[in-house]
Amino acid sequence: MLVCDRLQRVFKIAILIFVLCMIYGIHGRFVWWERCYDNPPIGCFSIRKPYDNAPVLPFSLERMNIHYFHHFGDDVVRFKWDEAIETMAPRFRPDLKTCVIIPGWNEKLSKIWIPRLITELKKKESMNIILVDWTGGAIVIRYMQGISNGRVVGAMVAHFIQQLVENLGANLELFHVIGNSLGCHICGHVGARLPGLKRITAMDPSGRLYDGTPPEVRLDPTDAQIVDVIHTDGSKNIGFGSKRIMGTIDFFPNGGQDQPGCSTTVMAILRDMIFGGIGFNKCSHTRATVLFIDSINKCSLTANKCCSKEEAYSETCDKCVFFKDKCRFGYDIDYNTNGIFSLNTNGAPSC
Ligand SMILES: [Ca+2]
Repeated sequence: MLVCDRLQRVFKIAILIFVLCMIYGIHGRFVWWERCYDNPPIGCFSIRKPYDNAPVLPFSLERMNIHYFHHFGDDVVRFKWDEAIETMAPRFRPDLKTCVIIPGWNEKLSKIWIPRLITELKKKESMNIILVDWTGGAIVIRYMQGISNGRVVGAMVAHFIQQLVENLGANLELFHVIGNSLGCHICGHVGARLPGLKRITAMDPSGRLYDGTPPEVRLDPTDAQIVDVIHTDGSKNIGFGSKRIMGTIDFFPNGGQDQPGCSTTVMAILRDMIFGGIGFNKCSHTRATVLFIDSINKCSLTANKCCSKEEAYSETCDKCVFFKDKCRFGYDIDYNTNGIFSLNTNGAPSC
């Protein structure tokens, strides 16, 4: 009897799984472990290994509603992903540098660092600036959903840039993709699909659910010719960033963990939780944006090369006897440098 009952139960579960697979897989759109996108043909996104760090399916493109802003001088235009080439054709300058900005999880486009970065880039030189609006996929309660959506956003941005190359004469050597927090890993997905991409700047890449994952899941040094990473909130317990080496150049300002002027007391965290909502205690995490933006036109900061990441964490790189190399920090880094670097800065502003 017992064996019969068990067999019956197994049979019922098998039927249930079959019915679920039929429901989700009937149009070949997606099954429970992956979602596929045909238009544009960016492929399928599985939540099985190694992508089981965020085991939720990404949203549809309709729901994410990806748009782009193109800034050039005083001209700014917003367009949907499927209007990219017709909108960009009369405006895009393929002979100039193009900076692509990718915000992170739960970041609205009004977040203070975004307009500041655009303003400073415009001041620096004449260039195309493209801001990726993925708020339909980014403003979600579940961090895992943001990670999953971010992979699709990376593929979409890569597709967009590829269209610019094929139709408007863009050159990957002139592309600089800049991300913040989870947006840094989206930059990684962009670069992984665009061999030859010149540069990625990652402003405190997220560590949670990314630390310990293989390179295809996260930002890594092979995602662009130059991958410069600014670590400002790598503390293990309450940090939003990561201490992991992810770039060709990894900067650890002030040890890469707790930043000057950012309080880590329980009271400060509680205050930020009450007044800052889910963005609590992000002072050190957002410091990477302040440092990078300040480096564009205002601060000239120099970093010391470290022999190991442990030296960078403990800010003892000046004791390194073999490597006395120095490197400019931020926007104007030396493109021929690589390694681990440490620097000390003021609070905000950083100089
Ligand atoms: Ca990668």
